Amino acid sequence: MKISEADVLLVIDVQNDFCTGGALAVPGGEKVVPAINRIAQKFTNVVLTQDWHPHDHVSFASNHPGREPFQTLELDYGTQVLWPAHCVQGTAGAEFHRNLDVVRANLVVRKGFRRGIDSYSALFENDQKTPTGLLGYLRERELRTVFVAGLALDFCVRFSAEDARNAGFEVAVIEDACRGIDLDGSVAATHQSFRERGISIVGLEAFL
Ligand code: VGL
Ligand code: ZN
Repeated sequence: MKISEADVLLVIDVQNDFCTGGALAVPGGEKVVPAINRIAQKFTNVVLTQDWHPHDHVSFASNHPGREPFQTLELDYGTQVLWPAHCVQGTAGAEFHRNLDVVRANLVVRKGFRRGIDSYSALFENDQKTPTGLLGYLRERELRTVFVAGLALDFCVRFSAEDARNAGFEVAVIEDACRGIDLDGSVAATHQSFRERGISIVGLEAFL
């Protein structure tokens, strides 16, 4: 595949807390790192996201006495999964994986920093209204195709891909450069959603 100036690689949440030993470890999370580093070499435009929560964040089960991780809670913006506390601002768990090639990035978007609202997507917070600013960046830079990789396939990768597609971008998810959490069939639901929305799935070999 020939990567152009209008293509961007969007690397979602490759942070210690989503890797083995982390607070919200995605099985095999760190395995995406070498793949992403190789692919990133081909792109001029690389954007990283960083999940970046205050310690009292609404998505943490520990902030809801009597609730356990992976239960859900109805909030004014919809159903919220309660997660183990993760990616707390300024902690080691919130840092990018040490082997991730961050030098390639020309933008880092932090998300989930408002206490009362979670943000899976790199474009809009979970109320589907509050912008992160990334959409404006993509438009102003005249980027057209968004390649998405990272963690977790069925949460932040999924919502980022969907929002980019809804905003009119061509979107391709590089599946071998993603890993999923898989909560109640969420990986299957992700594949279904990608099919319905015309989000394509591409393999790593297309870039090598
Ligand atoms: C994520 C759950 C909570 C993700 C972030 O990066 O997919 N999932 N916060
Ligand atoms: Zn989070």
